[in-house]
Amino acid sequence: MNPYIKLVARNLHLSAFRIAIIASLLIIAASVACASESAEDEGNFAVEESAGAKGIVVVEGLTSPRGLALDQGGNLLIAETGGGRLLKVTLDRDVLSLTTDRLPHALNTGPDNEYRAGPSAISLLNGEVFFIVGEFRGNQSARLYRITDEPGYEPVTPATDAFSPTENRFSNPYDIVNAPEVDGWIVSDPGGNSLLAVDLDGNIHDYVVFENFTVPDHAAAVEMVPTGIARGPDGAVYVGSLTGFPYPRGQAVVWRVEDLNGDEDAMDEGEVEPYVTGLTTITDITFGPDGTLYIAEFSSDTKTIFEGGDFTENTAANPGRVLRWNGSEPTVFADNVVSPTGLLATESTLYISEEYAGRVSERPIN
Ligand SMILES: [Ca+2]
Ligand SMILES: [Ca+2]
Ligand SMILES: [Ca+2]
Repeated sequence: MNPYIKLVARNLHLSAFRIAIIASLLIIAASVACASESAEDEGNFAVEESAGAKGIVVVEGLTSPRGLALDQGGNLLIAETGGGRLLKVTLDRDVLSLTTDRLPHALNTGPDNEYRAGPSAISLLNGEVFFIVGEFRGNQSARLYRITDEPGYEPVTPATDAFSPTENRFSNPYDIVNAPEVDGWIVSDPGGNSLLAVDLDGNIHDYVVFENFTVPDHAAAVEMVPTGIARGPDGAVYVGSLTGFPYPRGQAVVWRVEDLNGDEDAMDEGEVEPYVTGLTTITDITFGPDGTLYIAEFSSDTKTIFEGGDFTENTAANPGRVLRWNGSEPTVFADNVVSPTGLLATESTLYISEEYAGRVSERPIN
């Protein structure tokens, strides 16, 4: 994730406008997400014994690493969103860029727009590397791209219009999952509070539009802000919510999304259900090969981080954590993780992008 919060805030009027249009299509009862405990108790999950252990650095010195993937050779791919690169970390730990030219990225996010953002997520499909660019100035480059042979890159989706009624509207795409059920991909769009279906020809249509929700002691509605997306072991799609200002503790949810009636959207009854509740500012989720769900919470105090100042300092002072979920209660798998925004689990290892620390770290899974 990123300081796209500011972009989200700027788009508030847009979301409200959009929801007016979409309201008849879908109302997600966000009230189900309201937990019964008091706010002070929220998120006090059991902490695993090794949670405090320091991660092992895989790569450091990057500019905002985020999305992670493994290629067919087992190399780790990293979307360096602030650096405008897709990086490959070989098994020998050499770090290469997949393209000679930088990918679209722009000085467009964070306090006073002082932080760059661009490539956010990577997905491999049929041997090809696809990537999402979001948060790009003027959103003309907020698109899905593929890496070409040269090696270079080319867009898959058209230049989009965030104000379009329902078709071809990427606002601030963030994460992606392969989705044969829509003949392409499903993409999370925090700027539009939506999930979007993208087919192999690059046509985009709304898949889910999340409703705002309310919390006690805060007059304005809170946006859902869907972020990390992943395919579950049961075949359904799962997506975490960051939630918007004031980033209320315990109100973030991992949603389970499934198109039950086969009409290529998940806007029909029962198609979006809360799966894990009581969470806070989720930035990414991933499933391990054994079906365990890992959840990244951005910070212990996201509001303070976004109030301004230096992101690197703020995120280090208010670290996040990674939880794991086996079906009953979340437990804290890794504590003191700095602005985690990308997760990837293998049988033995959990990789974590610590975005504003500029590093990707790993921790053994036991
Ligand atoms: Ca992700
Ligand atoms: Ca449906
Ligand atoms: Ca439908």
